Amino acid sequence: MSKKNHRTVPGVHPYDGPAGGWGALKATAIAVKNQMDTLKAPPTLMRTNQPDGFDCPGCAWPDKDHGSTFQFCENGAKAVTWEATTKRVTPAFLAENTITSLLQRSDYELEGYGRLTTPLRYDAASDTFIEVSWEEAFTRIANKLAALPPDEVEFYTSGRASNEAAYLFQLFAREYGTNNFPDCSNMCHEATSVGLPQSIGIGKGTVLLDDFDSAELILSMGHNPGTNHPRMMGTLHELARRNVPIIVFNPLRERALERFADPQNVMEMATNSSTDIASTYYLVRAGGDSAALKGIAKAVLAIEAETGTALDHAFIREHTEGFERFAADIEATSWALIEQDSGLKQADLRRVAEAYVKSNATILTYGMGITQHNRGTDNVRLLVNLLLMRGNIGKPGAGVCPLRGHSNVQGNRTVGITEKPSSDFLNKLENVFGFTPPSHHGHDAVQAMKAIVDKQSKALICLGGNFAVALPDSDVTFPAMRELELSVHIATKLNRTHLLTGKETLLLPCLGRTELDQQSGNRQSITVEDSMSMVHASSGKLKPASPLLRSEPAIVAGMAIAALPRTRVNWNELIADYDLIRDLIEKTIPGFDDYNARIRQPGGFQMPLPPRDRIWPTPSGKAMFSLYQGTHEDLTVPGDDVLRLITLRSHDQYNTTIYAMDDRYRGVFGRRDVLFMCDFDLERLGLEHGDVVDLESAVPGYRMRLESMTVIRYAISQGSIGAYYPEANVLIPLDYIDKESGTPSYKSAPVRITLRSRDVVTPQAVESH
Ligand SMILES: Nc1nc2c(c(=O)[nH]1)N[C@H]1C(S)=C(S)[C@@H](COP(=O)(O)OP(=O)(O)OC[C@H]3O[C@@H](n4cnc5c(=O)[nH]c(N)nc54)[C@H](O)[C@@H]3O)O[C@H]1N2
Ligand SMILES: Nc1nc2c(c(=O)[nH]1)N[C@H]1C(S)=C(S)[C@@H](COP(=O)(O)OP(=O)(O)OC[C@H]3O[C@@H](n4cnc5c(=O)[nH]c(N)nc54)[C@H](O)[C@@H]3O)O[C@H]1N2
Ligand SMILES: [Mo]
Repeated sequence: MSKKNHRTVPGVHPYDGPAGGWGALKATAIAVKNQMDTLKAPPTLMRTNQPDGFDCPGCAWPDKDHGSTFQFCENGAKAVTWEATTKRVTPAFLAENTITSLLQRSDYELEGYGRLTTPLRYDAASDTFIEVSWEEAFTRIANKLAALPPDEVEFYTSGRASNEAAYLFQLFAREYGTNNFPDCSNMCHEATSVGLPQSIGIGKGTVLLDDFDSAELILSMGHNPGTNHPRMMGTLHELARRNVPIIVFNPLRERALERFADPQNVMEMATNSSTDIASTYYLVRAGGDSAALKGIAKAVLAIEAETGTALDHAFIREHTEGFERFAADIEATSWALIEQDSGLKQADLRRVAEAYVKSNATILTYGMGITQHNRGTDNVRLLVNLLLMRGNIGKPGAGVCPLRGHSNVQGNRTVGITEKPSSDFLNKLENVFGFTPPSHHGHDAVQAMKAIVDKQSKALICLGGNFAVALPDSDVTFPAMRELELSVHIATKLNRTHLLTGKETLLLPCLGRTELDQQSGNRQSITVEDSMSMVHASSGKLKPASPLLRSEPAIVAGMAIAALPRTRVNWNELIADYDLIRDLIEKTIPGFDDYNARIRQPGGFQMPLPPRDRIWPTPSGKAMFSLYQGTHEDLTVPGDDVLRLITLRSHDQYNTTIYAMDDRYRGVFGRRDVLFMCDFDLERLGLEHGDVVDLESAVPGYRMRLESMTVIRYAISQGSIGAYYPEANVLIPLDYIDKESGTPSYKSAPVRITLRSRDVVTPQAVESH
């Protein structure tokens, strides 16, 4: 490395400690201090994931024995304190700040103003949000909806919504007349929802938490649990201490996957020690997992040829189809291509195969590094192939484990948020409610935004989330949002999508998970489904942030009553007692038998997972090996100067919500304008650590740019660079997607880089930090 790459860059210094540990406790204390009344915080945090408490709004990782111990989690604490903040957005504040001025503020500042307190509408004359009554808000929405064809309205769901809210939302939209259900899952695990059913018959993971107790090997691909599924670190920590190999494939070195000090572990905390997590860490190229997976499979076939013991022949014979074709393709794939596209060596992949063959029970965990690619669905099927080779589905300690995103994104899907509903579900809705729901398919997230850009869709109703900021291509999408006839947002906090006001825009403030939801004098609970298909109840106790807040189910019902004068649903009755909503879910969706009784059992209940019993609900009744043509995603953009941009989350962020400006484990403090690049690429491109660069999309026909990023040296694979989402979304074309699932390729956008300035930049946040 040249000397110049040692210069000091403000806010950038290597983090040498393990993940977790005292740093995590300190960060929690800061989150509490900045957001909450320090006296109220401890009891609130202690109710996270407890039997009588609320489900953590952070991630969807399940809880061991749901609630017997308090599992400490720094980022869970941030999610809770962020919602339970004492800060408020009042009508007076909004009167003083025009939308135009608010649009100048950062995402961090916008949410940082605190909780929304009153229903609001956009007033074009003053360019501000002004207070309205709930009744006026609902009437305005109803008037607009009455004038639009239903298929010109989009109903967006962000995965924090409860089963009850999401079910009512889909009921409202379908009775109104559309299947336009863009949802956050379309940007997230859609490749899982599309790929897994083709392979194993259902679109969900097959492992339960207990399986980790008997697993003999973990293959971890494309996820960053130290930040995004922190409670999973407890599980990985236990495995590592049992000497279970954890083999990681990730283009970036993520500290938590290397070393972790468990804040629950008294010894580690007292002695400042930690545990190594990954037994081996491979810096695969962005988008190189398919080549790596094919390489491992190829080596497994080679070991089979040598020993005859690498494959589970009985399983393949009895339970699968397509093995011969798959094996022939793997044999025909050259090591040269595998090495080139994965960035990994044959000998290394052979070692992974040896560990895999040795293990009697393997779990493969994966996240956005697998799904957010233009062959994401293909990736998902390919990783299942590897598991099927050794019968690693449907036995203890083995299986496929997608790490879900939002805490109830999986549940939203289960209760009917889908643009492609099954005829069975639609028939049940018709039988139970007596209206005929539309059967033609609706829009997913990218299609919905495209329809808005093309002025085909005229209204957008959002149950949470930050739709426009989460999607790619903001230069095109933001102006289009402002042309909408109607936009409605059910939300807890202000964000940029709310500010992209249309002709009529309403902001409807709702209760959060931590808050008491009282209807007709009774405390209500909602239900959620975690990453491992466990459904359980959640109910908050905090006094609502404002007396005017309503629950999400109540707001959906309010809109439906106003907009559907001839509705067949007794909305008022459902809102008075959420048990009645659950009764309807039970009547229309399989797997919810005795719903109300079973959520009253500690820990809730598990949704059906037939592949656990080696029952494959595929058309053939077998698990399917599938083909992955070639060794890489469609690299339509050749050229040595083209780099693959990974857009990812910092440690202090929850999707588009920025809690603070640090990314502790990656050694970035007080700034987000950085670009991670390896030494090799810095040298190759003639750049220095700390240089200021401009990025331009290398997708033909696009001139999208992101300017003034500070490039910093980081352990990341060659040819891959990293930047934070959502800032980098301006570099991803809206139709740069996985064609099968519609998921944007957020993890491999082709870009070129040019030097802008050699001067080291100190952003404001660093100084004030
Ligand atoms: N605190 C916190 N928790 C969260 C969230 C949050 O933003 N903050 N978001 C929630 C949501 S909605 C989701 S979907 C999950 C997201 O959780 P993750 O799936 O962990 O998502 P990302 O942070 O986007 O990062 C993915 C990881 O994949 C790696 N990666 C990128 N490209 C590739 C590739 O081509 N191959 C491989 N093998 N790896 C790659 C990146 O280096 C990074 O470590 O977390 C959920 N939990
Ligand atoms: N470049 C790039 N883009 C990405 C990704 C990426 O990795 N890279 N990841 C994608 C992924 S995986 C996802 S899931 C999407 C996320 O997309 P979204 O789910 O749409 O976005 P969030 O940032 O989670 O939404 C935050 C907003 O939700 C609202 N909110 C918070 N809590 C509640 C609540 O309890 N109720 C209601 N009604 N509202 C609430 C607040 O107003 C807050 O501003 O982004 C996607 N976009
Ligand atoms: Mo997600």
